[in-house]
Amino acid sequence: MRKKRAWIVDFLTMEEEHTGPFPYKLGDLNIEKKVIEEYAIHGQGIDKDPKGILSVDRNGSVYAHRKVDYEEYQKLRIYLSKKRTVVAVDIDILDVNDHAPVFNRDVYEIAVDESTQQGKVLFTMLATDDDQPGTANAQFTLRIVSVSPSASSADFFIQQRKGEQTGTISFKGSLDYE
Ligand SMILES: [Ca+2]
Ligand SMILES: [Ca+2]
Ligand SMILES: [Ca+2]
Repeated sequence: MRKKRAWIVDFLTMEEEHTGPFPYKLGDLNIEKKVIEEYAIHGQGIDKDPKGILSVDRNGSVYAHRKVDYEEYQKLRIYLSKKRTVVAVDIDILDVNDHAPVFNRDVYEIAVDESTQQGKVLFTMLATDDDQPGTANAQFTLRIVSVSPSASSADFFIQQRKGEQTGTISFKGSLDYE
């Protein structure tokens, strides 16, 4: 049997990691009362994973019963069906900043000649943040916190283009092996 495509007739939003108190109301469906009363309501967040997050009452009010994780589910799609008629409602999950950026390595160990010219890129570091890509929640600024031993002849700096995950380390001055 050909799988019928359901019309998306409405959508609501839900913030991830919401701490309640539960249940709380997400909103009202803007759907004919007759449909809400006569159609079976099922789908993600109800009887499909992640189960038990949502409920819809007979007035078309949608409630949240548990928190949801944006990094796992960006959208929950619920269906209202009666015989062969199916309509869908999307619950768009809104990201919050619940992940800190992490470097791809704990220690970067590199060797450079003391004759290395200033301004040369010594290495590139990478960090990633699991929140929604392209938003402020996933952006971070790399900076040098300290240099040890405190260099007398070389001044290290990091360059990172806005919104990028990588930073390059270089120095001004000169390196001295001794
Ligand atoms: Ca999360
Ligand atoms: Ca983040
Ligand atoms: Ca997040």
